[in-house]
Amino acid sequence: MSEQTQYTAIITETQGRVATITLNRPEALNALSNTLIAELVEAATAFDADPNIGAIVITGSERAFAAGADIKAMLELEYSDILAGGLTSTWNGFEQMLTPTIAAVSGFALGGGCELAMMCDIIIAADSAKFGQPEINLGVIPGFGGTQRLPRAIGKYKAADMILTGRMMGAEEAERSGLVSRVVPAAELREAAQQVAEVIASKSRPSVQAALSTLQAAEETSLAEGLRLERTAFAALFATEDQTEGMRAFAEKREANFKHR
Ligand code: DAK
Repeated sequence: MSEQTQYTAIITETQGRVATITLNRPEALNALSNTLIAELVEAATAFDADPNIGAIVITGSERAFAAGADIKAMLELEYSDILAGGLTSTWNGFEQMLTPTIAAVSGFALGGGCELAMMCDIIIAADSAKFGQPEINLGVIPGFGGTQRLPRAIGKYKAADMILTGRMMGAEEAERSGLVSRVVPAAELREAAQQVAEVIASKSRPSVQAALSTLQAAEETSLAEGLRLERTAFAALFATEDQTEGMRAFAEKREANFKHR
């Protein structure tokens, strides 16, 4: 395990081909300050560019994944301040990564915290996890994608219930509703996330990237367009060494030895 220390609001570590980013503002339940967001996006995009990293786990503390954007920092902001931040998402770099991200959620994932989890490709929840979009209680609405990703994940009626009432959803309801991939006992969360990340990181990088980009397209395009993209991506993988190796290994009844090319 190697830990890097150049950040103040996150901790980054790598173990083999898996990187972990831990949100680290315990005094504010990991509220997403501008510094935390900037560090998170910088660290994640650097890992994404590193061919030795095959999956990224994003996690918080036992008590909170993240309790949302930093309300105290937003208190004095006006309309013009938000506009000055630009209407292009701060998260653009993060959202366009082709290294799979796994949110390992324990405790509160509220507001921007729930939205961050939904920007990830897989969500593993501790049985203690609580998801919510409580912005309505503050006189605003979700602003990091919640009004768009939540209905895609759990459907219009559940999403409207969450966003209009601001109520929290426990891990069991979240799994039943399709918001999380798996629920595990809280004590096993880190290990479970690491294991899923290791499995993904052991696969051929080009096929993981092709799977992810076509999955991302499924959220945005028509079925016909998505199927065209899938066929093109499928055919392109036959230009990789790993496709030959993967199929040859199957025929020879042995483990594939992927070279990620
Ligand atoms: N921001 C700042 N500090 C927070 C915080 C937050 N979101 N959440 C908790 N804290 C702080 C508390 O103020 C408290 O600090 P001290 O008073 O000790 O100094 C400490 O963390 C512990 O919290 P509590 O004492 O409240 O702990 P409890 O167990 O009693 O309650 C709670 C836990 C999670 C239920 C409660 O803290 C809570 O309701 N927190 C707020 C949850 C929330 O409303 N989240 C949504 C935030 S709004 C944008 C796009 C999007 C956004 C912003 C901008 N742009 C495009 C510009 C996103 C907005 C949001 O996420």
